[in-house]
Amino acid sequence: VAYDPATVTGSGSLHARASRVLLGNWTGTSTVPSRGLYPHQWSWDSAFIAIGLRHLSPLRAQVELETLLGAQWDDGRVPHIVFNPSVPLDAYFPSPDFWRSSTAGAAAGAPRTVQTSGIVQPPVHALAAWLVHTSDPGLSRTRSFLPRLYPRLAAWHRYLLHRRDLGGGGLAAVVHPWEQGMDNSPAWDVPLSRIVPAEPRTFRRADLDHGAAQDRPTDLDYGRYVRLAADYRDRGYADGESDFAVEDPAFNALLIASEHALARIAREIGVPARARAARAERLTQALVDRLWDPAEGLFLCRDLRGGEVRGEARTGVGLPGQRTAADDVPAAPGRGTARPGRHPGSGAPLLPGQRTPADGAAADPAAGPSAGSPTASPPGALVAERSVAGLIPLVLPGLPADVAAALVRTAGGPHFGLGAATRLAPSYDLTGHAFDPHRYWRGPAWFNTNWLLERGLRAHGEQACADALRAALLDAAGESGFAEYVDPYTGEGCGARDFSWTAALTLDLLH
Ligand code: 9YW
Repeated sequence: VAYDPATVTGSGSLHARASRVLLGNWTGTSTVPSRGLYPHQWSWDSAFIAIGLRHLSPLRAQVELETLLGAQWDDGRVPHIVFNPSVPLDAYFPSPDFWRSSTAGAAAGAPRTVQTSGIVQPPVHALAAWLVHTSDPGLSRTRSFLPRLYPRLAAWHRYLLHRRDLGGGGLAAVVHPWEQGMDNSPAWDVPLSRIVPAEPRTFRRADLDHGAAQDRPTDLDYGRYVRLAADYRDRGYADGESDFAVEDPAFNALLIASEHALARIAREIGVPARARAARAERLTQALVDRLWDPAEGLFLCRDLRGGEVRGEARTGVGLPGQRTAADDVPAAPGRGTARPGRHPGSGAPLLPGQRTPADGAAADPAAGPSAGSPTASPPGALVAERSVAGLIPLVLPGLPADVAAALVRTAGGPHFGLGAATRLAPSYDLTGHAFDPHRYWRGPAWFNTNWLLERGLRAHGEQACADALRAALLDAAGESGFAEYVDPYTGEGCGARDFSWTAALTLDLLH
């Protein structure tokens, strides 16, 4: 579909305007997400930025990823922030003196010369590296871009697949909401409710200097983020003990997409690739077995520390909470249930229409055999919230066809409204109890998630939907001045403007 630049506001073509944003946010070795709000290098931002920047300067796109991976820890983790030493400490919180990576992270092999955070973000990097390579293979080969990056990317995936397999089913768990990238998603409300917040007077929220308080996470959320991060730091960033441990569908789908990209990279540089491709397929199966809710037609988060019945039984789909086999709830469209250490079906009888992920896999021949023992149920409980994270696995071409078809239906249905009620897919259920069209990851539409959905729709043959989403993304980016996020109904911009991944993914869609 041809895009008509005359339909966007501002001076110059959309391409020129997006390019100006990226040039303006370039620091010499990497790109800041936003000059005011986020003045350092962020991990998954850099991956999305590189995907757009490759159309302007393949060299800069390579350097962007090289800078990030240059700050990798010896244990393989790629930190979620690489701090710019020339930025004042009070410009962003939590600052380097909070994370203390080079001392607190010494046992985990944090770099000595560069300061970083100690948590991670979604692994979009191998996918980005592959796409950057394809934009100028000659330059890439001359600079040995892929041979230099491959060992680092492989170590990164190894870290996630081993140290972060906290649920024992092959998927990677996040130990902080910031790791998944959708900071205040309602999917975290229940897992976070167990965390005692840090005292408000022990930290200062620099984010409120730049963003409207009603658009940002609450102080209570922030207190919990700070507590979780401080506890992790005080354990020397050792994995396994966290009070917060969640298997998230978007994080794992991006890991799988990157594992496929790593197989392509391996083939390009002449190292064995077969095991990688096979692993990506096994992980896809684990994703379906552990996180797919067939009755919802959506992937859900698995709260590995959840599953106990807490407080009174919760009613109705879309209410906050977790549903367990012991919950006595009125019949409602089904919700996966789970209970630690036992097969869900062995608890109180399930209500009609309720299915567990294990039931879904067994009843659905397309889903294939479960990765684990047929009677073992995964630990924890699925979180009863519909987040856009649950649609992101659509990026995987290897998804079972019936799962992909259900995701397409859910994207266009009442909860996400794509192609109907909304201009762009919201970050959270339009009908959900916590929906707020302006509050960060509790409703607004984001450009990276919609860019992923656009690719996913194309990968599954939904060309018309993908074309419409592409046009809507370009319109919203241009009209909002490359906003950080927008109202999903009106496209009204919120948060920062001249936001790097919005500009970068605009460029990518224009090419
Ligand atoms: C924060 C930089 C980051 C993104 C995250 C987003 C936000 C940081 O900004 O987190 O201070 O809240 O949630 O996904 O990487 O753009």
